[in-house]
Amino acid sequence: MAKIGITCYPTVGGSGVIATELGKLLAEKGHEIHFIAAQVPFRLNRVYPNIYYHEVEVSNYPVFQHPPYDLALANKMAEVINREELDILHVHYAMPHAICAILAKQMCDRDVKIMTTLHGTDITVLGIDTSLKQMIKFGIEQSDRVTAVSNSLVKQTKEMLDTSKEIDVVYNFVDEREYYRKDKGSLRSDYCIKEEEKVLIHISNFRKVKRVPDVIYAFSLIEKEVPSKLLLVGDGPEYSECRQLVQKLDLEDRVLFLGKQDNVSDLLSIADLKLLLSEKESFGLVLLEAMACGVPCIGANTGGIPEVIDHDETGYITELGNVEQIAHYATHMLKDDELMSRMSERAKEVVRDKFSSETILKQYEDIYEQVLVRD
Ligand code: GMT
Repeated sequence: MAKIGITCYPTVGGSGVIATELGKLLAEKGHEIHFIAAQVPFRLNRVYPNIYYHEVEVSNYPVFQHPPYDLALANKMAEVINREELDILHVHYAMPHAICAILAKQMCDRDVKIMTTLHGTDITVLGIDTSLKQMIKFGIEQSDRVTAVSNSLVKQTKEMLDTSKEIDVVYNFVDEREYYRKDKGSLRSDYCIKEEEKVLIHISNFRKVKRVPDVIYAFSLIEKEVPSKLLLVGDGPEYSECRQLVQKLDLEDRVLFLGKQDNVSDLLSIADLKLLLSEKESFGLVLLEAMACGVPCIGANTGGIPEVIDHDETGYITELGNVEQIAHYATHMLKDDELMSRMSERAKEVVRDKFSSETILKQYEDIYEQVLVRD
């Protein structure tokens, strides 16, 4: 069994979710897990006997114009590596975590192995930024092992950073104990969804890259053909603009803004179709969560989305921004109950066969083993 440090962003997004769920699964298998982060990761919501949490404390000494979080993180990493005798430090998100890990390794007395998992925005957004590009490339090239969450992200990383570093693909996974289709009893009627109405759902952090207005425009066409409601789950910078658009399109009684929600699997359990129309998406963990709950998905033909949705099998892949095409596929499916239930079953099967937590955990454990025996 290994002693593994994990660093991730504790509050936001899929990268933190994957890092935390991975830590929990590894701990269940008997590994000793040490989270090193600015806050307790939000999915670490109870006591786990072999999981430890080490908080990064940042000095706010008045001379510092900006509190030096990255250096404090590197310092904490070095301290934990030495004291807890870590074998591996697995960081999620290159910037700044991979760079801090390399620095920590240089500061401490142990030959700890650094593994970096790329999640997307660290490459597709920050990698474009010339002030960070060299630093991200350095973090990746100096890591002992690098993984990315889709083939598309590997390709993009290599092209953008001009690196020949070997990068393995390890797809994301869901915790099947949480994500399955539940009997949600009165939830549909609690939201005043009528018996005959279909439920479409979109879940995101409402950043521009998620193109939530496309979801709303597509829905405005769909609801003309199929009695339906749209659940918009999440919050973020584009939230108000989306509310205004819904008002402008006179859809206020058909679109429900639910804000941030913790129990997303409950909402997915009353949904018939999930939409993710982002212009950048290295994987789209929310698609997998939906599929695990038997919800077919429509996704844009961008990034890793086509690696998650099988066109015509578990949903549809559409051209970015082509709302007519999105509406066409959605109405075609929603009008055909047999097709819907076939796609729903297939979605659950694909999650079981390709993205199960057992399969993905094994891939990470194999990589840990390889990196430890390499010397
Ligand atoms: O999508 C976001 O805005 C959050 C971001 C993150 O860093 O958590 O998500 C990225 O990592 C997820 C987990 O691997 C992926 O499922 C998302 O596709 C990826 N987001 C983007 O590439 C935009």
